[in-house]
Amino acid sequence: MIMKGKKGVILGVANNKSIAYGIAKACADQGAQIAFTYLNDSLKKRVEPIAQEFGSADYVYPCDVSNPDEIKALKESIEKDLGQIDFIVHSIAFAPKEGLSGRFMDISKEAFDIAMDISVYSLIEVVRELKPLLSENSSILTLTYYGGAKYIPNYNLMGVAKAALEMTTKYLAEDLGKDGIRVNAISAGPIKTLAAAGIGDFRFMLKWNEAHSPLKKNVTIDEVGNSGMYLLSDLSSAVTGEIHYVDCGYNLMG
Ligand code: 0WD
Repeated sequence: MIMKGKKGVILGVANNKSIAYGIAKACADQGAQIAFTYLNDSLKKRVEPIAQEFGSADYVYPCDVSNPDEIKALKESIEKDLGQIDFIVHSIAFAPKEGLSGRFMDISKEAFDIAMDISVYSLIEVVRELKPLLSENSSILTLTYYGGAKYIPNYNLMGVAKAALEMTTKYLAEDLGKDGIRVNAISAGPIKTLAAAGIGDFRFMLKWNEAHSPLKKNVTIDEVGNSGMYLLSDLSSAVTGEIHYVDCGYNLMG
């Protein structure tokens, strides 16, 4: 029961295929109390039963991170219902479809701004708003992908967003270290989720990674969940500002 006595909020569960679901499961299995957020009413119906599964039926809140008022309201609700928390998981990304295939130079400023706002700035804003609730020894985790470090076909705009997210993780780690708060990212290998469905030729990416990773397989959300739990727990108390690859070793081949 590594997470016993720890409370936290997980943003980015869309369904039970989401990476955030794998992280929630690993943390709940180890005794954590988790609050969940949902993007909109159609996802609310999916997230509520998931929260129930983890004993969190009373801790489910709306939060579209592109709306600052919803982030502020989330803080108020968590403060009222849970009080102090020990971890935050940011498992959110979005880019308009035009940014995930075709020619990179054709990306519009509008699409660029949306991707950076939802996939990058939201981490800073969520952390700033929830900071008063964070205990000393808290841990923050976000999700990135290798396409933020190296060229990956079709990842295009999201690659630029992930590069920015990785540096945001490091600058936040430095900024919050003095408060005893750690900030890390997991760079997960490709996994078939709702978000992944938007990326051009994703099935090829899965096959390619399976064939070329040292472990000759694709990673699962349970495996990312276990690594996430480690980064959120006191087991990783000296780890911050890290981009931790959970990708069956694929990144060493590139
Ligand atoms: O191969 C993959 N699936 C990988 C995903 C490999 C490496 C990293 N990642 C990252 C993603 O880029 C993302 O940051 O992991 C994170 C989670 O993605 P996921 O689990 O693959 O995808 P999904 O289950 O779709 O969850 C992402 C969710 C959204 O789902 P949809 O499909 O509805 O976009 O992010 C949420 C939403 O629930 N989301 C938002 N939440 C609040 N406010 C917003 C928003 N504005 N936009 C999207």
